[in-house]
Amino acid sequence: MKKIVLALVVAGFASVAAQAAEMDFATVDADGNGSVSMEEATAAGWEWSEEEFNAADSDGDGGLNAEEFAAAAAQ
Ligand SMILES: [Ca+2]
Ligand SMILES: [Ca+2]
Repeated sequence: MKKIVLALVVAGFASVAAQAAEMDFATVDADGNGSVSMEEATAAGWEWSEEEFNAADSDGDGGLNAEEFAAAAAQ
């Protein structure tokens, strides 16, 4: 069971990176405040776990700026 969960987590990371690579920051930032919230990313079809989002939010302000977004996309 543990192995299955781990495989899903790994697959999830790979698919997040693939999705992010195809996303444009300005498009995902629906309200245009310069920060992508988990809700905005989810609305754009980007499936985050809370852990993935928090890991990408390196300054911990609860949103991804363009730099954090690009870093997440490059993973
Ligand atoms: Ca926003
Ligand atoms: Ca941030």
